[in-house]
Amino acid sequence: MQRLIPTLRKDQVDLELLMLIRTILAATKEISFRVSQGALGDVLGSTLDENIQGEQQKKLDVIANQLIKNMLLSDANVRSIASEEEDDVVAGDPDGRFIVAFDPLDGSSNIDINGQIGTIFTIYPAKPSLAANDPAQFHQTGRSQLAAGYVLYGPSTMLMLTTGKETRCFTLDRTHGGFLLTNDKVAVPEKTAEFSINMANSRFWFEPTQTYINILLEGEEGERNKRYNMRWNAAMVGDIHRILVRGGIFLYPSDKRDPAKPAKLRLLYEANPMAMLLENAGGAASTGTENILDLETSDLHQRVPVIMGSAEEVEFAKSFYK
Ligand code: AFP
Repeated sequence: MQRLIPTLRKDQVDLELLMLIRTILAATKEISFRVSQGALGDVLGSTLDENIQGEQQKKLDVIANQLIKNMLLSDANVRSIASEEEDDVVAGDPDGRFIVAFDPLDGSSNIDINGQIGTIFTIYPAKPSLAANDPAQFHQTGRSQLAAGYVLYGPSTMLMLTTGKETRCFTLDRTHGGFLLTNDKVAVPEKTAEFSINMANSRFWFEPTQTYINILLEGEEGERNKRYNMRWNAAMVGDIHRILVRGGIFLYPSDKRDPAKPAKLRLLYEANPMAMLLENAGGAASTGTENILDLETSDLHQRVPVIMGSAEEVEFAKSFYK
């Protein structure tokens, strides 16, 4: 089986970018080990601190963030770092060619129940004229991403990665500690009969979401003439992985719960990397009215409504958000 580095070399990925991807993955291998230790490794439970999102930090959020941040700061090609667990930009090497944003531990609410969790990352070119601690480094659209991926810590540890061409899937081989290529060209089925949304929020949804989801629930008696099933992992990395493997549609729409914060998911280190992986696998990613990848980030932790997955289903869903 082909290993990660020869695969990226065959794709003629820039050598320094390739080395940076390897740096990030070295940290995720350590996280994968710590996750597998569970209570034996004292990684379960929460700290007393809150992050900038107002969420109580889990021990593993802090451990994963520190591991990745330390690895990135040791790489002279990294100019700036943004993380879900860091309030502001972390300055790296002032001459670094790249900037990195990441969600160190997506699905934190699943940690203590041994559920699916993951690390989501994205790499952009640095803006040469800007300082390493300038948040405007990250004011770019998702189309500028040089590479995007996630590592899913589940029964096996899997990497989904794109460097601008195909989306590829790798599996961590624990015998020699390397990621091996297990799917050379991931292709999202165009159509689906499986949707993913937190139904508990349904009474707070705006009319377009209400209407669309009701049509799916009507199944074969409704406009779509087919019965839909539902899945919800409470970890975007798990839901998007399922969709990349067998199709589906994932929604986290805006809702009325908190007018100051109508959307939940973060554009920079959740929506953008997932949108790039999906689009390069033949899927689609929208806010309902705009392509996620066309949005320019204006704040490190800005939130966006998300509708992504099988292209034909996303097109149908968008027809309600006009
Ligand atoms: P955490 O990482 O804070 O658990 O949040 C996970 C997440 O950002 C995303 O991965 C899930 O899709 C979504 O939030 C789950 O939200 P609900 O708690 O509303 O189910």
